[in-house]
Amino acid sequence: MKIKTVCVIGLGYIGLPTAALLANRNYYVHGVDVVQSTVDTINEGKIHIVEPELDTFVRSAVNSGNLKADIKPIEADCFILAVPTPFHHNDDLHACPAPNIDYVIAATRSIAPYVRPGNIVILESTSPVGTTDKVAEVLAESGVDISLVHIAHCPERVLPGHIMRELVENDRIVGGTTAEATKATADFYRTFVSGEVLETDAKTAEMAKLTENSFRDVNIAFANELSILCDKFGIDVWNLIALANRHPRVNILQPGAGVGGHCIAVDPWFIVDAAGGSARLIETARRVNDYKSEWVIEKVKNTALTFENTHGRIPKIACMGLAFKPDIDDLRESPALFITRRLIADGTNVLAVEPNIDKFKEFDIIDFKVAIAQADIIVFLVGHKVFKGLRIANKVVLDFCNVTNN
Ligand code: SAJ
Repeated sequence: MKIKTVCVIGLGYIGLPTAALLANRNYYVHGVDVVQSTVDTINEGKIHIVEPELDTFVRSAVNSGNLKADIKPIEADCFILAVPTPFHHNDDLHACPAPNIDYVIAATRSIAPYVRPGNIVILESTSPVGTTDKVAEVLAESGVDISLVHIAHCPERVLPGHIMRELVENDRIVGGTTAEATKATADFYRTFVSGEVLETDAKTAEMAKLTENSFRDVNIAFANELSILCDKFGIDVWNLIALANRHPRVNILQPGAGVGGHCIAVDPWFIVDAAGGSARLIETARRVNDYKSEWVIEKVKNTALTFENTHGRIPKIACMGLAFKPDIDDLRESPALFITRRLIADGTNVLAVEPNIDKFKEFDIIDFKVAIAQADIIVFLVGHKVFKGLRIANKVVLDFCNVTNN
């Protein structure tokens, strides 16, 4: 069946770029979001998130008439679900956070009245193993004859900051609930992806995505553990890693203030939650990376105490960066934000800096040059480009992301 119309549910970091790309490839795209202001912004040809090139794609998609945003779905040949799959936050630090697929279920229910025989329904959200089957189950419960509909998982794999390029160039994994669904869905992706489209089943596709992000989490945990050890041993961890990486089969990642974002800091829990104690390495890595942020907080507080004892006054601390990684405005699961919030809550005198954000509801955002001038202790939490090569004299500097040496 030739696909002409696509309904994309969820116009966030994945849904909107996907919708805009498809609309620029001559599909008619009906984008759906539950937030009216998001719908209005997009219909004006504008965007509500920061992502290079996305504005150009959305503007041309809306101007061409191929992209329209709405708060309700319509009938279409293909439905793409691109809604968040967070976890339930848990106050018990020793417990494993449980996945929350409520948005996937709600999105599935919202399309059910519009799904017709021959349609393709694709789940792109990163999901616990078994979620695609759950989508099928919810459609069936809502009265859809799922024997006549193609249902598949095609996990998004794009890196924020490079989304428009990676949407086209990355290889994709497609796993259907039937072999026909896999084939129909893979053929659809082949119309706009220049990377290879690899076919498998739904569960393997779900697990592949969780595996990719867990692989990264485990490897970053190794680097973060090294950073704590090196601090104890009086060794420069960045230099150590650069030296070790000169071995032809060693490739250690970079330590930081912790691991953040809605993906790598979340997805490994989906495996741990389902593993019943068997995912020991993956769970430990998650905890090592979370612990790194606690360690940073302790380090900053101890430095502040030493300053106070030496100078007889409470120091001003500049927290440099709040985003979850360099050069973006995304604060989701951000270790830098977690650290800054905790330092403020614990009564330290913080000047919060985030050059990619103008305003924040919880506290003031200070210009980075002003903060550096006013602060006694400068804490680099995120390696933003604007922080590189800054010359800071006569201040205590704590650099957790190696931005001052670059
Ligand atoms: N980080 C480190 N050290 C490193 C690399 C990263 O501490 O050496 C930290 C970053 O500062 C950040 C976190 O890890 O806090 C995650 O950043 P990232 O750039 O590695 O990845 P994300 O979360 O932006 O995107 C990831 C990507 N997955 C992989 O690289 C396996 C992306 O391809 C996925 O599409 C995305 O997750 C997703 O949506 O799942």
